[in-house]
Amino acid sequence: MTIRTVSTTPFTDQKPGTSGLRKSVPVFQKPHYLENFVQSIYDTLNPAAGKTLVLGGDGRYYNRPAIQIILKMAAANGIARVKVGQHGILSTPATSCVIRKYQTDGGIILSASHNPGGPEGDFGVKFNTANGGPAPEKVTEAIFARSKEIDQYKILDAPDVDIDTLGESKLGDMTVEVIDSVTDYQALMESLFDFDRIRELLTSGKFRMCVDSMHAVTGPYAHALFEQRLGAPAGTVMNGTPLEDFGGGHPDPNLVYAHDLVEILFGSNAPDFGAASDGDGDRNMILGRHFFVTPSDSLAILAANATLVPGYKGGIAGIARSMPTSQAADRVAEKLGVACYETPTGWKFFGNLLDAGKATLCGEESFGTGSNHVREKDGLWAVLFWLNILAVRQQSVQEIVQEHWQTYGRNYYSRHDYEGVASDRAQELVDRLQSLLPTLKGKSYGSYQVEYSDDFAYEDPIDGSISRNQGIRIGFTDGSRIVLRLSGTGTQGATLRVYFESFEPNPQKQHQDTQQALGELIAIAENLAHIRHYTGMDKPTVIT
Ligand code: VG1
Ligand code: CO
Repeated sequence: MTIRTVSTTPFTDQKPGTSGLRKSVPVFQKPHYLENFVQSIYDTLNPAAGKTLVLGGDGRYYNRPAIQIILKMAAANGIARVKVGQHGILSTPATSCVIRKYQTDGGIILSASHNPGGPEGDFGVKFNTANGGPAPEKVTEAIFARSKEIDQYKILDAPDVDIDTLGESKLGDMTVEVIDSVTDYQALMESLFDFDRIRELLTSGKFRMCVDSMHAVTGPYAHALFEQRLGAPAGTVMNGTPLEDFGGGHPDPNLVYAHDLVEILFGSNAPDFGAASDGDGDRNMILGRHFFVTPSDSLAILAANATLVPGYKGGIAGIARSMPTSQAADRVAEKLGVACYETPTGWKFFGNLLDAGKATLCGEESFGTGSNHVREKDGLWAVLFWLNILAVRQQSVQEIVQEHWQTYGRNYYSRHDYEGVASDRAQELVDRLQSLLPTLKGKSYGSYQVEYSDDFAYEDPIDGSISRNQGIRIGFTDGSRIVLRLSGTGTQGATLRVYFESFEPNPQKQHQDTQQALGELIAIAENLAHIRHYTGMDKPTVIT
């Protein structure tokens, strides 16, 4: 077997976004495209020689060929060992778990998460560091810088590696270890949750649930956990076989894209509990019978009930949420007397807080919740957390949420996404709004008065690094907010995300329709940002 050094020229567009490098499959299939980016990762490992990495993906189209290329390049770069998920499958939280458990030097996750897959769909490559978390900005910037000057990569000329049989084999001098995708992750879940009690609930005959894996990576994990280990009847997990194109769907667990599950939970004879997860298994949507739990509320409720769960019975050190996530969690943190941190969008910003022991639970409004058990958000962890709470409290999902609102007040919350907007028009909208920001303070719009308006900047309390331009915030004197930002995960045009939040302490007024309760703020956003004009759309693509 010989190591081949291949001459290449840089691509200019390999800047990782909110969560790794995401492009369409045809872009990744261009000669040298994947190779350049992977070599840039290996070059920033400095040195790659002797390192151990974890490798796996969400099973989407191009997962298997990409794994072969990455393995052969790893061998050529002197990497000592790669732990690969069997069949190339590892969910994002399971990858984080394996990196941490075996103290490897990091890992590579092949996923474009909630973006559609297939030959014309999206693909993605994300590098995680030794703490198990997404590479922080200083690392992704180094990878990007390297990608702009790269002139060669190394690859081993060798036959494909068998990634379907568990066990070790050699690729040149490197050891390839094919690991079971589920075992380590399941063991971690068993160490955190009261499996006996959850099993009792699921086999009691009084509780029915439905888990939608959306033809994506969580299928094998959900079958193993809920049906095999916890005794739920076969069929509890739907769409549980990972498909390369996710069955043609959008593996995004929200009310629009997880419509199969939504129909069941809002239909007649609905089960008590429903959950869905995304392409790579780090997101979750939680439903009760005829009831939707917003992700922001979910974070707050997990925090308020954490001591009911064995893994968190000693209490939590703090909560961290992304800036656009509602302030429901802040109210819980205040009551518990723990800190609440507000970070930019993207899980990479939670890593330092978790490593420093400042936060135990983290969450994003985009259906992401997690804790210090790994360094990624974790969809099935959130489902187990809810099941553990339900098993202890013996109440319905709706009762638990409504009691929470009575105690803490309700943060009405919604996100409006405008997908596939022309990039220059989206940028014009943002530029114009940015120029207005200094003039807004003190102005009144209907019953709201602007208290502050800025472009969110974050100073990391651990390493002092500063991240600017993380989203436009317009805050009102009563605590309501409008937030606007452009997505960093899309691959076509721009996606504008507009977030709305208002607070309602009065239990009598906590049962309004969310869009109605936020109606005035929605109108103010249109008035200030001219969304219809710049997007050319008269309504959002997705409302969550
Ligand atoms: C979106 C979400 C963000 C999340 C990111 C990755 O980013 O808003 O909260 O961390 O996706 O999630 P953006 O830049 O498109 O708004 V995942 O599950 O796609 O890795
Ligand atoms: Co995801």
